[in-house]
Amino acid sequence: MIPGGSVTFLRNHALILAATLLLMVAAPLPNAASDGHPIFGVDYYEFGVNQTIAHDDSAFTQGLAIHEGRMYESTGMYGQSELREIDMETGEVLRSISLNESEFGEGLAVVGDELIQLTWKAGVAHRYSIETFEEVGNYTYEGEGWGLCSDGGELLYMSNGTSTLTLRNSTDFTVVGELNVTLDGEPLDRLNELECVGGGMIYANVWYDDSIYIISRDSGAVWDVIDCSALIPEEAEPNHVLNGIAFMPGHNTTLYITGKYWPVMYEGGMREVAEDPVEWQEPLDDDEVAGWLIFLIGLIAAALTYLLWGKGFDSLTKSRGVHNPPDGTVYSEGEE
Ligand SMILES: [Ca+2]
Repeated sequence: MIPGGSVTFLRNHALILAATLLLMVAAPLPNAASDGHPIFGVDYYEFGVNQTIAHDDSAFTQGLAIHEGRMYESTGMYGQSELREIDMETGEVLRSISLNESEFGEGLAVVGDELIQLTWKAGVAHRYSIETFEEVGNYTYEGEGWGLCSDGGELLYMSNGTSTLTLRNSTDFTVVGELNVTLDGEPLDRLNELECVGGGMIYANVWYDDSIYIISRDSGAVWDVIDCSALIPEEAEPNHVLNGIAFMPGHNTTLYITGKYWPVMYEGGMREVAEDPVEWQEPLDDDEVAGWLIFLIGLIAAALTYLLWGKGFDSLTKSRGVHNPPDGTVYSEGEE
């Protein structure tokens, strides 16, 4: 006869098994080290197009930014450089102002209610009222100005064609630091248009490159790469490269991208590299993931309860000639 203690033994093991399974399900996926850096190196993705939007093919795109549902673009080339507002659904130019002929428009960022536009080698960063496009002041800088993005707070990140980004105070444009950008430990040169994104990342174009590089603002290391080579328009000349990244604030998975003189702009996002093209779908947000996780844990807990304490446990012990509780078992005080 199996003593009553065996039931306790089985029950304890069932508890351990259940707890282990719950911990396995609830534990964060082990895809990042404790400092947040990926364990397995750089991951490569492709760009899934959600919608294709027209883009003025006379625009030598150098900067793209979205603020409060409106899109702004900076265009380059001497004599053609402009600051524009773009209709995000039709690609139509809603308003624009021209830069001085000696200025070549470059990176563009929103700071408060102003737009800041760089001018490549002219060393001037124009400050415009976002409402009126009137210039309300300017900053000056040393060296070349390529890309620019704002973290939405105190910092601006600025590229100059090298692998080093300059950090600037967003209220007075003074240099407050720099960030050396690396890909697999090597400097990533020719950084161009930038987009600061939630989660402490910067999305960057690289001149003469068909990919978007996702850079940690903490370390400067590239974590992920989005291959956009499939999106280059057939008619694009070699220097009409991918350039222009804008995110919908609050929707970090929604990305707008275009290129220099491209007739199209794409809205979509990064996706796993697929053998067969599939439509890009917006990933689940944190709340949805948490909801599914709670549902899954509940399902497993319910199944285990049924299996081990209910009919399943009963039949398990009965199959061994044991009733649950065993026949004749008398629970007395002190029995554990
Ligand atoms: Ca941008």
